[in-house]
Amino acid sequence: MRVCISLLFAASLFCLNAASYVAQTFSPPPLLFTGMDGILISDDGMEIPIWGYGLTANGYITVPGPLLEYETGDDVNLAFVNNSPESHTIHLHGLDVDQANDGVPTTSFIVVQDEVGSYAFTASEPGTFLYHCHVTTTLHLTMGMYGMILVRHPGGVLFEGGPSYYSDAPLLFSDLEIATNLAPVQSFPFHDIRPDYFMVNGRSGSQLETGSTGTPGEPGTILSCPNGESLALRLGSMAYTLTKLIIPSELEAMCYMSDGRPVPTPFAVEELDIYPGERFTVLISPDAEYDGTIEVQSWDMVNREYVHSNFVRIRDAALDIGEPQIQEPLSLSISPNPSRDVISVHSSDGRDLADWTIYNASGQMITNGHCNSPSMRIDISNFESGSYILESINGANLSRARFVR
Ligand SMILES: [Cu+2]
Repeated sequence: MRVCISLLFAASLFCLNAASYVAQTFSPPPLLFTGMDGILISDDGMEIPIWGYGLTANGYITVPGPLLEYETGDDVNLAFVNNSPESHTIHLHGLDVDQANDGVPTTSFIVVQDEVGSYAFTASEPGTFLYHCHVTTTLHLTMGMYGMILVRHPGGVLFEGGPSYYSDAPLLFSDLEIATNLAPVQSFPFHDIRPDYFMVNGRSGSQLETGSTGTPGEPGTILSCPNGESLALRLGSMAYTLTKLIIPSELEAMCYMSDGRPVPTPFAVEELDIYPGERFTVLISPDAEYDGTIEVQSWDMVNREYVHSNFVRIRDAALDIGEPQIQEPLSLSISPNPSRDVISVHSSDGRDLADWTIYNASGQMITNGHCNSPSMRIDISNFESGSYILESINGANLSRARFVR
């Protein structure tokens, strides 16, 4: 299962020494990296230490980790580079994988510092799944080592014979106890952790509309859908609390799948309890001019008390005006823009572009690389038409620019 880390690095790093470079696109992601020195910026501006997964070799990690997307029947080889000081795994929560590839240390394998693991499985069932580290599980989970896996069925349906829908809206609920993240020392029983920070897709409070967690590519978590279409809410919990969704009746929510399988009889739902590790797939159909929120309540599991609410905004796509807001100053120039084939990227302040990533308008990573120069060229001829965000991270400096193909 393990191979020498340097071989995979050589094959995977998009290192740029010259100004010309042809980007590759790939899906599914061939490599996940891990890091233990990440920062999550809380809703009130606090820097919370996190561990997690990421897509770049420089240890840039996010909470939750990257969304892993597959199609029913895909043969997946998920490689995992551990360039952090502790051992980790990827447990494929809910997927039908064999024991050797399940990421539970005692029955599968563990990936120690500077080694590479590879998880082979077939995405045999469509649905909503999760992944997380299974080493010293309570501690590594609360530090942020988890993410969501979507297995889409071909043909735009949830599953064979299931309903069709317009697009996916992944919502991963999680929480953490700030004091633990500030001083991570040891594992503890599940019931000993008392979360005091609650997230949807790594965001809390006003961040759900504005972004600003330090996680790039997504301006916020506002779900929109054209009138007459359905959105598939991909719901999963990595929280230590009970998550209770309050869904407005106008959204006509119908639950079609639970824990990665179709339910025998789909049912209408206005209140949905999601316990840690559970997943549901729920279709909603907002009417014309609809503009409202789904309330995401967190309840303490020990004393069954309500503790916190976040709100996810849902609206008719016709109400969306213009492009999403970009928070950071634009210190990158891209030309020509729009372009059909090759773009030239230049950092206006003369800094090396360093680690760069291109996201599509939904915040999904399209490609990434590293550039030791303030300028580069990227071939975008195989990108789909649309709007993209190019982001470069050089040390503490993050800059972004939008371009259109
Ligand atoms: Cu871990």
